[in-house]
Amino acid sequence: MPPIRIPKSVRIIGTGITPLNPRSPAKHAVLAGQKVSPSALMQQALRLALDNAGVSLKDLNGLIAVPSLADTHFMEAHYLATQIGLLPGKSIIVRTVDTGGAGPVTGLLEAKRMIQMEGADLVAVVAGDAVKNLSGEEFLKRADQTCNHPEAELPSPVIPSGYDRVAQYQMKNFGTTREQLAACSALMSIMASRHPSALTHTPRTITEILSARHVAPVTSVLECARRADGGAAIILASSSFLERKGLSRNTGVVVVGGGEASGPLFPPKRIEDMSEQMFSCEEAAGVAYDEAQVGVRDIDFFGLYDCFPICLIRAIEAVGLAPKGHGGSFVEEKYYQIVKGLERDPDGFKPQDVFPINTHGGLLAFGAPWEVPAMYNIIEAYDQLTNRAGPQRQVRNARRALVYGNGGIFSASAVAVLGRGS
Ligand code: MLC
Repeated sequence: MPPIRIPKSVRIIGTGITPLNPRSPAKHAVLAGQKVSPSALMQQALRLALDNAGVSLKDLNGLIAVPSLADTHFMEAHYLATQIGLLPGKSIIVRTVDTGGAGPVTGLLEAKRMIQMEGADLVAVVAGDAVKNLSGEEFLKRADQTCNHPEAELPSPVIPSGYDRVAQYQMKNFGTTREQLAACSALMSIMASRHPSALTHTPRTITEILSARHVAPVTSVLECARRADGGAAIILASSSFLERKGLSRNTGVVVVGGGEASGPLFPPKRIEDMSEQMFSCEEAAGVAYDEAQVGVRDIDFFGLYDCFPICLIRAIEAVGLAPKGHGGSFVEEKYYQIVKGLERDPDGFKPQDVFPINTHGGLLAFGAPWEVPAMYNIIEAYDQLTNRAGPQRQVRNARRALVYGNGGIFSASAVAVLGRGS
C-alpha cells in the first residue's frame, strides 16, 4: 500500500460574519425577500466567507454545518447544501456536527481531517441561528430541554442554573468570589465596547452586574450568554488548492493542532457530588498543545468560551493562564488594571496588552446566537493573526492563537491552535 500523503498544512483562508440581530432583511442583499431564519443567516455568512476567500461555491468539496435551535433541520448540513444548490451534486462531503457550543471548533478540526484524510481541498464550516427572534418563553422551552435530565433536577432556566451550580462548586472549593464572577462580565463588556459589531456598546460595572435581576443564585441576567441572531462561516483550504488557484501558500492562518474531550451531559444534583472529573477543557487543550508542539507561553491571543463567567474562569485555568482555583482572581486583577489604565489614558491604553483574551467581548457581551459564538472566537483569532483587528483591539505581534468551544454544561470541549500564515 502506498503511504497516505498528509498535506503539509490546512489553512483558514476566509471568514464571513453577518450583522447581529438583523432586523431589516432588505438592508442585506443576500437576505432580501427572505425571513431572518437560521438557514438564511447561514447562507449569508457562507457567501460572505466565500467572497472574502476569493473562491466560489462550486469550488467547495466539503461542507460542515452545526444545527440551529430556532429552526432545527434533520441533517442541517444537507439541508443547507440543498438550499444553496450544492446538493444534489457529486464529490462533495456534507456533514453535520453536533457538539453543542463546541460545534464550530469541532467543525474546524473536522474540516482539517476532511482535507488531510478524505481528499477534500476546500471546506466551509457554517453556523447560524435566530434565537433572539424567538419569544423569551419559546426560547426557554427549547433551551431547557437541551440540558435537562430528571437526575440533574435543574430548575428553569436550566442552562443558567446548571452553570450556576458549577459556579457555586468553584466558590466553595476554591474560594472564588461573587465579585470575581461579575468581573468576567464587566471585562467582556469593556472588550465588546471596542468592537464595532458587538451588541454591547457600553461597559458595565461590577455593581451594575451584581444588582441586575438574578436568574439563579449567583448568576444575574448580565452574566448570561447574550441571546442573539447571527451567522458566521469560515473557509479552509489545502496547500495544493492554493497552489492550483495561484494563491500564496501563506494565505490566511494555519490550523496547527487541535484536541477534543468530553464531560457528562449534566452536572450532579448536589454540589458535594461534583468533582474535577466533569471538566474536559484541560484535556482538550493538552492534546491541542501537544499536536501543535507549543505551550501556553507561545500563544499570543486566546478566544475562550464564556457563556457564563464560570466557563471563562475554568477555561483560563484549563489553558494554563492561571493555576487551578486562581482563574477568578486572575480576571479580577486584570479587570481593575484595565479600568485604571483606561481612566488614566482613555485613548492610548490598550486592554488587550493586559488581557489578550476575547477582544471581541465573547458570549457575555459580543452576542451569542446559540451554537455560533465559538465561530466568533475563531474569526477574532483570524483577524488577530492576520493583523486585521484594528487599533482598538489588535494584539501586538500576534503569531499564535488558541480557540476554545464548549458544548452543553461543560459536556464537550474542542480546542484548536492557529498560527500566522508566514
Ligand atoms: C441578557 N441581556 C443582556 C445580557 N443577557 N444584556 C447585556 N448582556 C447580557 N449578557 C438583556 C437582553 O438583551 C434583554 O434586554 C434583557 O436582558 C432580557 O433578556 P432576555 O433574554 O430577552 O430575557 P428573558 O426572556 O427574561 O431571559 C433571560 C435569560 C435568557 C437569562 C433566562 O436570556 C437566557 O437563558 N440566557 C442564556 C442563553 C443560553 O443559555 N445560551 C446558551 C449558553 S450555553 P432587551 O433590551 O434586549 O430586551 C452554551 C453551550 C451550548 O453556549 O452548548 O450551547
